[in-house]
Amino acid sequence: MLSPTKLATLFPSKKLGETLYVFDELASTNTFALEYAKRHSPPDTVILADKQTAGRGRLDRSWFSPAESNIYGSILFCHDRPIQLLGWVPLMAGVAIAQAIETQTKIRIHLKWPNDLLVGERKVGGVLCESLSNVQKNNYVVIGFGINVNLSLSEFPQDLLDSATSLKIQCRRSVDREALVVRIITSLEKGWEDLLTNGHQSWLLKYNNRSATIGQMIQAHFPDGSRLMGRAHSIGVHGQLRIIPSSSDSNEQSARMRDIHSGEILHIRTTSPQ
Ligand code: BT5
Repeated sequence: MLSPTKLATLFPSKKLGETLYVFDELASTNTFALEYAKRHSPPDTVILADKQTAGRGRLDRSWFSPAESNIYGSILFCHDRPIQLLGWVPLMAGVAIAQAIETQTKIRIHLKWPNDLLVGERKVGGVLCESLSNVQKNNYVVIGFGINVNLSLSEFPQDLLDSATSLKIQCRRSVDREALVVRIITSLEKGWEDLLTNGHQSWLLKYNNRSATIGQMIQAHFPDGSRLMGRAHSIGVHGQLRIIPSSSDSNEQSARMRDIHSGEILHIRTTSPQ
């Protein structure tokens, strides 16, 4: 179980540390956060659960969320103005969480666009950002994060065995969940304030430095079922992924750049895995 007492002693940030809810079990911390915002219009709030029974990924996918080993959390940031930078929140969140994990574990974390947290090519965590506007004149951003911390290989379901990992598997030792979640929350709080105050430029640099996607051949999957192959070129001013489509002629550069604002991409391996 996550220890609320230990969490309280570890919190350097009074602001978020004071509005922290810790549950043994929730369906989904993001769903709870959205409902809580609608009902109570609260200030910035953190919701953590030891286990989720209906953890959500993007595009209606599910998030494997067993008890006693991982981190499942959502931060509700309240803001009172329309935010032009909304497209940058998922990228900032990926970078801020990666920094927190790296500081604690010394494991290098890369980001698959927009914000899958990878160790090598395996997924160690995911981020789900959602927003709500006009709740008693407030707007909310919810940043939900799920991190595989102390799961052993034998505890993963069959369908994740080839693609997922945990920090314990990578470090070959258990990782202190409470200390890590406090680092993550503190890093996200700083990141959010910095993004609102100073804009996205420094986050673009930090994001590029840990992108596993830029420069890769990828396949993008669109909601209407269509697909696009191409090379991931860069991140645009709104946080979108810019792709040079592979054209039928041999000169890739002649194809027009395409922008993806949301959706799924696959990295196409051009070298064998290590
Ligand atoms: C994500 O979605 O990666 C975002 C996951 C966010 C989960 C957190 S937990 C706290 C908060 N409350 C919630 O309800 N959600 C957030 P997506 O990119 O759609 O990835 C989902 C896919 O990742 C699934 O279809 C699986 O293939 C894979 N997956 C599911 N659970 C996993 C796990 N524990 N570790 C690694 N991969 C997983």
